Amino acid sequence: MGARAVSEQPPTLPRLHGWDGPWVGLRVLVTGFGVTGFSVADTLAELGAQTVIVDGQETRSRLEDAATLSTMWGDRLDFRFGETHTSTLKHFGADSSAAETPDLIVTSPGWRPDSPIMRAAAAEGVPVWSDIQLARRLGARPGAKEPDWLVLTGTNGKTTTVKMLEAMLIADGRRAVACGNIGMPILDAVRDPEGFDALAVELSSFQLHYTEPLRPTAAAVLNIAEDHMDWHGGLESYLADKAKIYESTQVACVYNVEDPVTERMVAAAEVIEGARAIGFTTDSPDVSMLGVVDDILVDRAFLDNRRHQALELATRADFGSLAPRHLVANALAAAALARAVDVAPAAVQQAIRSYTPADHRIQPVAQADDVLWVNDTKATNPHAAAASLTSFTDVVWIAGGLSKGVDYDPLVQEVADRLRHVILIGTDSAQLRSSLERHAPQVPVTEVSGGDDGEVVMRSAVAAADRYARPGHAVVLAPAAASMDQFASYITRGEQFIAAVTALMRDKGFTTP
Ligand code: UMA
Repeated sequence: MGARAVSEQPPTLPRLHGWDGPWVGLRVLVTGFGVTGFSVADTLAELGAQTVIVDGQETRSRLEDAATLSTMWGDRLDFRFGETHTSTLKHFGADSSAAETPDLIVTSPGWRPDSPIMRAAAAEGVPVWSDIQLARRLGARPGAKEPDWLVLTGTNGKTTTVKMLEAMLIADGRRAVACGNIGMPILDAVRDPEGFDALAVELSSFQLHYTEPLRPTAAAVLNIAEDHMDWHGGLESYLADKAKIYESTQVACVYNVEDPVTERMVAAAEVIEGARAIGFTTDSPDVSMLGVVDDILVDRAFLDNRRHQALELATRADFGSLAPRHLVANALAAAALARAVDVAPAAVQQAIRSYTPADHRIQPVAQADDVLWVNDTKATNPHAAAASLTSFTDVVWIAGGLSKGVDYDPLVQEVADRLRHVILIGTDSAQLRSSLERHAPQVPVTEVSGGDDGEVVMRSAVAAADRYARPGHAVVLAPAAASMDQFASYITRGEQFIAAVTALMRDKGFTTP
């Protein structure tokens, strides 16, 4: 790798905008070579930057990916795998005994601020960007139209919402794609040769941490619950990172009326003049909100006569036979972002109609006698279980299994006031039971026997849940534990739940979707 002439000053960061910015020769350290790192390295090589990529792990797939990029870009890219390389910033210059720091770091989201390299960057004043920031700085390829950036974050429901948003935009005839934390790196979207009319961008708190204001067309925070505290070092910094999404928004800051923290974030944000605060609620909406009136999803935000009128977007029936509250909220958030760029109501409705929930993750299975049955077998730990349990206000919770030694106390404390009954499965759910005794003593617990025969266990659990569930309740299988003591896998556990619920519905004379 060539050395920079001493007289040559590093290009200033503010000038790093657009594809023709002063990228050539810029010394960039890319931290992480997973999904994000691959797209970042490929982009920087195309821009002509001098790029070193470090990753703590030297796996076969990383070596193969490095070989692929090296074939294309030659010595523009320098890969360094193994932990000796991830603790130092000094990877540049011809003299390895006096190696120098980079001009810029572009990091993958998984790198914690307290990792050695991020600490060193902070100490030495080396700027750290996410791939999202790099994408925003680059903008559309020369000649392509700049897409609308519709960005969202939140603790739960991001992926569902961003997929719905993508579907609404496409139904409206836009060229759009869901990208970011959902899995497609944003740089792949930005570099698409045809370009897009709109990007539906899912952002994690990690990505936001390393990102400056994004100037999105519209931005939303879906909800906030404690998450990733270890990474952020506390709730305050987690909230601060999430709140960054609203900064410099151009048209609409979308908040959750039922989660006042999100509204406070909007109130505190510096936005572009004219940008509006738009609420979404699963109740009747005020002016400048989207909400639900008599089973109809309505828009009282994006129409001229919003003081006196509401625009019909869709009905609960458009979700199919099941329209749980969290899903309606996600759809309203997606609709608010879509309406901010004038997506037609008919396109919103079409996208909701074509939405199918992913299997095994907060998957509605049946609704009968005003009881909703939900399969979240994928919740194999307390953190994942909290996401589904907090989506419902009155819950009959089917839980238990292999606990993997986790601490159930925080989860039980968080959800205690929502629990109406707990049905315990698992060959040994003593830890969960004792946590319930300590932190939710008022909640009745029924233990289901059945040994290691998962089918029998699940049938008994569903029968017990049916005995205790009352109208308005949700019966939620969210075990907060692994499945292998009684089932072949968490998938089998979910399938047997679905089978048992389906059989119960048949016996009661109901049909399931
Ligand atoms: N690495 C180190 N040292 C570290 C940390 C990581 O060497 O201290 C290396 C790892 O060996 C690995 C690479 O860095 O090779 C991984 O980077 P990464 O963990 O940031 O993961 P990526 O493969 O780049 O995927 C990331 C997101 N992952 C995380 O945020 C943890 C993906 O979200 C995202 O889809 C992808 O970028 C594209 O944007 C996943 C996720 O779990 C689905 N997200 C979390 C969530 O949704 O809760 C935030």
